[in-house]
Amino acid sequence: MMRIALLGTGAMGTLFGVRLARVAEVWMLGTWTEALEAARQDGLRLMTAEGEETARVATAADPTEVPPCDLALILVKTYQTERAAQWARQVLQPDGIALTFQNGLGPLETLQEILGPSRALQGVTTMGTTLLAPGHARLSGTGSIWLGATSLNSELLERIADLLERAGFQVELHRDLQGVIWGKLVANTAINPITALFDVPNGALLERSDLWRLARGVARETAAVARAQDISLPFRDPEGFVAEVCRQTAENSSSMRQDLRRGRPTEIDALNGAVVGIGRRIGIPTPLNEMLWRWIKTLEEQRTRVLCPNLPRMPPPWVIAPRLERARS
Ligand code: KPL
Repeated sequence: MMRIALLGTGAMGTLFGVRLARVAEVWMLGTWTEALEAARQDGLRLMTAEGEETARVATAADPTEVPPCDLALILVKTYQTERAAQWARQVLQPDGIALTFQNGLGPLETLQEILGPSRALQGVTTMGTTLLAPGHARLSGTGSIWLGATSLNSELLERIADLLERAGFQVELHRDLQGVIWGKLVANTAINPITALFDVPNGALLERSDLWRLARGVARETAAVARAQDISLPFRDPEGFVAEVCRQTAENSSSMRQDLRRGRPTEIDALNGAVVGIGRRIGIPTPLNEMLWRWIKTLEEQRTRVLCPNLPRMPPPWVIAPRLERARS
């Protein structure tokens, strides 16, 4: 049986933990002690439309406690990627693979730097999950997993796709890694900051014409930055795709809304901030992305300063964008 390390104890960690425990030996590794304790005491719990599923997984707060794993799923926030990658290197077998499902630009490059280019893979998912309590999440809506294949890793990805399908996920393999990453970015840049600022669930963007006009404008801007770099998106119509994700996750609170409410740093720098940084460099205007980036930054700084004063800060997007490009070239 495959042994999998889950790096991340939040809503996505809980979703993947419960599903993968059906087909693999799962170790949840993280620093959030309440979540590890809840998993140890009651198991991980996932609420879905069909009812609640509970799964027993092994837990560890220190990578040295985890036996060698075949696969590490990276499910932490973007600003925690570096530590997660170091931990993945410690828990993986020498030929073990890390697969990130994180939002935004940057995590894959960090994993590739730390583990080597052939041992880091990228997936994205449009499934919406909400954390209800430590170790307890709700899957709010449907959605699938896209895995981005290159000619070097397609066989490996097929095996991972098979594992995820057996665990109950809907999986699609796409032959274009950057297209997969930017496809998800179109949805995240349009949905996450607006739902966080207006404190609404994802479905509200379809119900309120003022919010939808803004979301549609952001989706078009992000798609324009992708196309200007010759990245072919996995859909024709960016707004149609964003509308579809909002429909499928209508009841869900976006991860940025959940972060802001809990006074945690958001992923805005790796989402709208990264689009602004790249747009500036290649001469594509991104005024809506920039406005949302600045608003969220201001709110985030006010809230995290009060609630979580010691959390790390990311450099601004125009510092991150050139770094990303250097890593990619
Ligand atoms: O990825 C998401 C997020 O909230 O970060 C979506 C797909 C928008 C679901 O809420």
